[in-house]
Amino acid sequence: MTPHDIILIGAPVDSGKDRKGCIMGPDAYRTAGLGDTLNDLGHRVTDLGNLVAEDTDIQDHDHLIALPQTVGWTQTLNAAAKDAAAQGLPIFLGGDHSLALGTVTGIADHAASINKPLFVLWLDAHSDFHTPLTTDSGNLHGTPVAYFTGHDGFDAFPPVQNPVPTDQMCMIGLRSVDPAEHAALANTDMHIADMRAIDEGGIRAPLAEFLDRVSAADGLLHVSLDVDFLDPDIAPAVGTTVPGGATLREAHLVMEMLHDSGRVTSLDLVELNPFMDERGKTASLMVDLTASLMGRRVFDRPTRSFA
Ligand code: Z70
Ligand code: MN
Ligand code: MN
Ligand code: MN
Repeated sequence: MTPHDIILIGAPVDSGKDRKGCIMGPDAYRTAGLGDTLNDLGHRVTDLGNLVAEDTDIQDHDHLIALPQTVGWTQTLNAAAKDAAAQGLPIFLGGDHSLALGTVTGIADHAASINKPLFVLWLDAHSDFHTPLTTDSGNLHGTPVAYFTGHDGFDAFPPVQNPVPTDQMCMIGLRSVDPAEHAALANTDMHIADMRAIDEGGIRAPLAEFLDRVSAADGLLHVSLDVDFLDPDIAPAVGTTVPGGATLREAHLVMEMLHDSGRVTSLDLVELNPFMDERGKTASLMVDLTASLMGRRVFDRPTRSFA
């Protein structure tokens, strides 16, 4: 297995929605042993600790929740992601999904600087494709994909220098999409495998097709893993549970395929709310999934037959 220089970056972003608790995410991952686990797999691991959001002079907004704080995080994380991507494989320890406003745009700036296309895999129950103009909830964690793909309505945020083309994005696990997001997605060539597609055809095919395209383009691949991609029975530590998510085996298979592709260059771990967890089981599962992504396996394939 190729050892990587892994850079852990704590991003205790809690401004992207009403319900508090994601602020504890980075320390829960550390408590669950993320650094040692990756180190034991043979990687070199550096933990940069937790970042603090820049101050901004933006005014509070009457509908958008914590707009100034989220803009500050976007600036901070954009710069941190750009820096870290030039030095290793950053893993952003969230924090809610609004952190991807900064991480993905920063990674996209890095990709542009080395003339490589950036692909993004979005593992989530939600499409997070609202804009500040369409969100009913005012929760900015529902908006990052619209922002980094270059949609309008983000005037309070830094202009996106290198929007990610939607045909370089794949979403897997969707089962909660609002009408405005649905309408906006219909105008894109985003690759989407919702839960029905997974039930009918399995999770392997859409991911394999996407990874082939990443390889053919010699692209970088950013993975954004929302805890609610997983079924709430195995991953209860999220603010709003959405039934019918990915199983333990589906999630590990995705991670193992990602590892085998050799393509993943950055990762977000988002929406863990340790306050909602049961004896740390969600934090531990997220660490195990990250280990699969970074090379943990039971056997090298092909698996010996015991028949
Ligand atoms: C809904 C909204 C959301 C979680 C993203 C939900 C957004 N579309 N929720 N991740 N947990 O409020 O915009
Ligand atoms: Mn590897
Ligand atoms: Mn999300
Ligand atoms: Mn979600």
